[in-house]
Amino acid sequence: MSGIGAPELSARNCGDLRVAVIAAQWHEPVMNGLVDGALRALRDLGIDEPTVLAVPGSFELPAAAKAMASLGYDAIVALGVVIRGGTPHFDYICQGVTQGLTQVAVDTSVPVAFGVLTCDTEEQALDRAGLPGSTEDKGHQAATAAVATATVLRSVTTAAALDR
Ligand code: RBF
Repeated sequence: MSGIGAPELSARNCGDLRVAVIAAQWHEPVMNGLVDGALRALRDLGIDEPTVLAVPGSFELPAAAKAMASLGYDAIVALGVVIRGGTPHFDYICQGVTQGLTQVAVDTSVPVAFGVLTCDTEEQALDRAGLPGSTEDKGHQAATAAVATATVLRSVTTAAALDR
């Protein structure tokens, strides 16, 4: 999938948001880039102390996201890397994590950013990991999207409450 067309997102007055970054541990060099990118984005937005937690693999991201949403976090950044192998396992993990994270966001109304790379090769993943030489920074994009969505949701719920 092409990353062309990504918007320049911004968010203001978001330093008080409680943000959780959940990171799978497979493919460590790529994950290091994704986590660093997410934390850099949050720092730039004034969110200096997000909660960062590690789960074993991408398949575990939805359960952890659900738990953090239930604890009252305002935005969740789910990060993982799944690389296609020679068996159908790739498809099952990708399907599980995608549907699981979507379900958490829809069920809880807490934005869950999808920062999971699903790639054919490790080279493709490294190119998207925000590392020196990468062309894209998907951890940064995911964190910015989570916070931007949380601020939009906060503004509409505040406006709805004032209308009452
Ligand atoms: N987890 C990942 O985050 N990325 C992977 O590329 C990945 N590949 C896997 C391949 C196989 C064959 C298996 C069995 C697991 C893999 N996992 C991967 C781990 C998975 O997300 C999960 O942690 C485990 O299946 C335990 O529930």
